[in-house]
Amino acid sequence: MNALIIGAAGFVGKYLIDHLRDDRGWSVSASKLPHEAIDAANIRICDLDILDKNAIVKALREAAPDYIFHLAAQSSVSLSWKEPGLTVDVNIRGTVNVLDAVRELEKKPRVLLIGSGEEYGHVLSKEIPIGEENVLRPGNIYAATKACQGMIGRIYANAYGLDVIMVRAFNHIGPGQSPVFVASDFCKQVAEIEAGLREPVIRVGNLSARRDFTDVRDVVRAYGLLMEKGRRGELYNVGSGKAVAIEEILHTVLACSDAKISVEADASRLRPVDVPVIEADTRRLQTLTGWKPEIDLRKTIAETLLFWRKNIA
Ligand code: A2R
Repeated sequence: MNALIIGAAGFVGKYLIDHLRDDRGWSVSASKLPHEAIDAANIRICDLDILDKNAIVKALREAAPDYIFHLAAQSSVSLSWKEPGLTVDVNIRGTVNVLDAVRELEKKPRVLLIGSGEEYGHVLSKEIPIGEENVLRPGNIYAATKACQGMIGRIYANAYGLDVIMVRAFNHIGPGQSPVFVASDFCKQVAEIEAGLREPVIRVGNLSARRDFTDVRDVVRAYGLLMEKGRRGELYNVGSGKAVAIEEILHTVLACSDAKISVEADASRLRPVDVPVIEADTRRLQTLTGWKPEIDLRKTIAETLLFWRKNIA
């Protein structure tokens, strides 16, 4: 199989490249923005800005993929408050550009659009675990653009017969993730404390919020399976199906270190809109593909901490 990963220089892209090339033996093309770098052997790499539709058409003709994994996004919630226009452009117009470029091809590849558990927004306790047909109440600009992306994907599947499938991925974590995300942030702080670069105090936001965390390597395995087995125009939650309190993440990180660290609340780490529990109903994905998360939270945290120890050193 020929796979093209659009937006492959980000956190998920690296793991998806490894999975498709090494575990599945597929031939992989990967696109990145000109200022980005991808460190991977035995794949084809090209520059692509998804705001340029003609460039996408050209890239698709060259790569001739069977499958397109569309990861490119403005994926930061906090940046989406500061740059709503950019977020709308990249996440909505960019996706429309990708789908329109696919429409121009004679041999049309299957497209996987990556949405987010954030789309569900303010979830009521009676709605947990959250199924795919749950009402969407996005609480930030990023989430709203991803909800719109999913709606447009479904419309293109129904109206134009494009082979589009959609996922809503819940929190994914692992080595290499940006420290704007909570687990990576805690690991980075601990690694800095161990290296003597900061006082032995870890600063935290809301610890009681419970979120559905999955190792990024399990997430990309789900993407591969959905590409093979997903139904056209259908949407799938990807998550562990088990919410864990941020406090448990914190204790797991602290348990991986011998350093004596105290915990301090930091108002700047509190998100403007917080939802107490987010937990995915993943039966649709599991029934169709048999997928289950395999990597234990402790292993993910230990490896993320190791990543930061190496990077800080
Ligand atoms: O914003 P940058 O410079 O980090 O670049 C991101 C890239 N990207 C674009 N690629 C092509 N054309 C654009 N106009 C454009 N704008 C941004 O997409 C980054 O390299 C990549 C997305 O990777 P991350 O931000 O690291 O997201 P991650 O964690 O890999 O998530 C993959 C997908 C995204 O659609 C998320 O919204 C979703 O999974 O959760």
